[in-house]
Amino acid sequence: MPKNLKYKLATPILEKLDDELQTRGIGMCPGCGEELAIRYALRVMGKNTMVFTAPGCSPSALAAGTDKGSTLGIPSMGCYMTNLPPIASGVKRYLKRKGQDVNIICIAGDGVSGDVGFQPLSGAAERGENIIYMCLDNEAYMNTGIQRSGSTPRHSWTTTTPVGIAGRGKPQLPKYLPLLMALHGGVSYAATATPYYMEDFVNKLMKAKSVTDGMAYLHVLAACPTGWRAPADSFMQLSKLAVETNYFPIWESSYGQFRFTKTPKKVKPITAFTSAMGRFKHFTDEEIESFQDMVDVRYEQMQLQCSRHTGNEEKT
Ligand SMILES: Cc1ncc(C[n+]2csc(CCOP(=O)(O)OP(=O)(O)O)c2C)c(N)n1
Ligand code: SF4
Repeated sequence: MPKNLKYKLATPILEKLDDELQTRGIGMCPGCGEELAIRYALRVMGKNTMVFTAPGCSPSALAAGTDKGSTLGIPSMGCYMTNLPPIASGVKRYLKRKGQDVNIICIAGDGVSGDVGFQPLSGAAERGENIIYMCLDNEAYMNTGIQRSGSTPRHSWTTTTPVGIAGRGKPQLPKYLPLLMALHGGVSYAATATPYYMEDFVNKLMKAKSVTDGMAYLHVLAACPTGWRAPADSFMQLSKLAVETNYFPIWESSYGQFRFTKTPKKVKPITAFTSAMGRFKHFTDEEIESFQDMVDVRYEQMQLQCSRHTGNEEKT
């Protein structure tokens, strides 16, 4: 085997997975990051699970199906953008009262989680509703045509933040939703992840599943080749570069104790990430500098949170 090729045994991951729960073909774009995240999340949750979702790309893999029914082998329900956590919480409470211990997982995009449906999510988090909530962050409202969301990064092109004479992409700084969620008192476990670091992602799903006394919130960077204007086979590479440039820090918080679970050995400049996508191709040197500044500030915020618990993260 060539020296520069590293491989890892898949056993530590596979032994934690239940059977494949997707039953038919799904309606997502080729190379979609959401699809892989959903597939593995459900295999960790297992058959004793109910899925709740809201409008966006994820229902294409969950509730809507491509023929006459659901694509799933477990119960699922499509909610509105504005009532996903309350519905899921109500079902969890009802089942608990009946003595049934069922995993309840909500799966939705950043537009639902951080913008349109943020108030009910924040309310459920503050009350400590015992549900698992997984936000698939593709950094825009993709399903309706790549509109900007609160999570879209500064200067990024979207169809509502065009690049031309009048505009230079999104002018505002983004909302950092995973930290906002982790700081809710009723969130017992919060974590960020990408499917590139699958073992880390699977371990975090296991921890989320084991929470019995509050909300478990997972924030997954779901690379979107279509909306990010990148080749269909690039999502793994983009997920890796997002971590290697500190664009998407990988951490977890257990009852308010933060720690990084992955940190790059050598941090790459942000251009390694931005130059791989059409949504940033208009960047001037000044815009790159301003983008790098946004990344540095966010990383420093997380360093501050994690500073009491450093030393046991894995170098990537
Ligand atoms: C209250 C409300 N506003 C707008 C819509 C239209 N709508 C359907 S899907 C969607 C985009 C959802 O974006 P996001 O949550 O980021 O998920 P993604 O499509 O990116 O996976 C919108 C705006 C809606 N269904 N309900
Ligand atoms: S638009 Fe993006 S997130 Fe939606 S299905 Fe296509 S690749 Fe996936």
